[in-house]
Amino acid sequence: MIRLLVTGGAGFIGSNFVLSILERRPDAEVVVIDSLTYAGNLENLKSIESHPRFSFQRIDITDDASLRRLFEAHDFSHVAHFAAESHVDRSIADPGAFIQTNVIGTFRLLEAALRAWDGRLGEKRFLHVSTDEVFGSLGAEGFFTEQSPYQPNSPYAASKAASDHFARAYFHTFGLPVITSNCSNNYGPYQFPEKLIPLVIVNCLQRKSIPVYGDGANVRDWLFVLDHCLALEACLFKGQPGETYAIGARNEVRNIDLVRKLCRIVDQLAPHAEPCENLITFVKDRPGHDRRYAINPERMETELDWKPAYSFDESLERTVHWYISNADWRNRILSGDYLKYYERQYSDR
Ligand code: NAD
Ligand code: TDX
Repeated sequence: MIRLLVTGGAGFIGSNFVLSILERRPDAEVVVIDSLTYAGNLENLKSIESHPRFSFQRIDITDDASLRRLFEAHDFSHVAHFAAESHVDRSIADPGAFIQTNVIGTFRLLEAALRAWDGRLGEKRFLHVSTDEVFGSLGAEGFFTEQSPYQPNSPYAASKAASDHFARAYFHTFGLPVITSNCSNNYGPYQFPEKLIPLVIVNCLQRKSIPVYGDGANVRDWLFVLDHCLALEACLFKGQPGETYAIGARNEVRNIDLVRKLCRIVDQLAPHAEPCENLITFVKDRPGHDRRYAINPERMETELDWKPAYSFDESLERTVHWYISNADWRNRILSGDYLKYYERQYSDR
């Protein structure tokens, strides 16, 4: 039996991962912990709330005593660590929470695992989920690989870079079996509408202006979230402790081209008299805005036998369709009502 702890499982990628693992691995028991920040939404896990192999606890990963009790109560075999502050713009406005969760929280989790797994490290695995933003910005040429130097440019990227360094140090110094993944930009269902793709879709549906930073020529390498989940499953169960894996779909797109494409999809799926493109507004650039991200995922392909299974055009359309069909989810996020779900769901438990 696999006894898996997932941190940040009420967020975008974490919830997709939990849904995917429960379906794909009948031998896995999953405990999700999440502090339910603005980005954590238990409605993302509603379809499995009564699943016999799933449970949830509201725990902050910076809370050492709670982590200690958690690891004493469950003999976890695997940890998949997603919990983080994840939005670059928020890290520019207020970096403090990023240091707390991404750096100190990751440190506390590494400590808790090391303490609980003392003497039995061989059979355990700790997957640290990170980002390609730790490598900084590329020019017109080249790709990020596992060998790329760390050059974080935003407070978010700096905090993730620091957490990667602690994860690495816990492997090298203490032998904690840590595997680190560095993935490119994800998109798909359940993504909080502060990130580019859901923000564009929601603004199109609400007929609000679509803010494109700077000249719109920044490039991101987009990966469908379910492909990321399959890649993480491969890292967790087949990856080498102490190694890092760069994950991406060789799918570079300029922001403005992506925004226009999304506008066309919304025009088709939810037609309106005026085309969505008319909503596009170029706005002041993000400070320190990285120009281009692009991953060379050769190691994932050759060593872990992973490659993306989903096509970009189909998955983008599927994502737009999901946001259109899940108006309740969308509206509860926009009104802030989703934050009350925990109280409604757990008040009598
Ligand atoms: P998200 O913001 O949607 O979710 C983060 C989750 O962590 C939320 O549920 C939140 O409540 C929880 N959380 C935050 N602080 C916590 C704390 N102190 N204790 C417990 N839980 C806490 O983020 P996401 O997009 O799903 O990203 C998940 C992970 O993947 C992050 O580590 C991020 O750096 C990484 N990543 C994201 C992307 C992307 O494109 N979104 C790409 C590569 C890597
Ligand atoms: O309103 C916007 N207008 C705009 O032009 C927003 C929110 C973004 N952008 C641009 C900035 C980026 O070039 O779109 C691009 C994507 O922006 P985000 O969705 O904020 O993502 P990014 O900054 O690239 O970081 C993301 O990918 C790596 C995630 O937020 C991180 O959590 C992940 O680690």
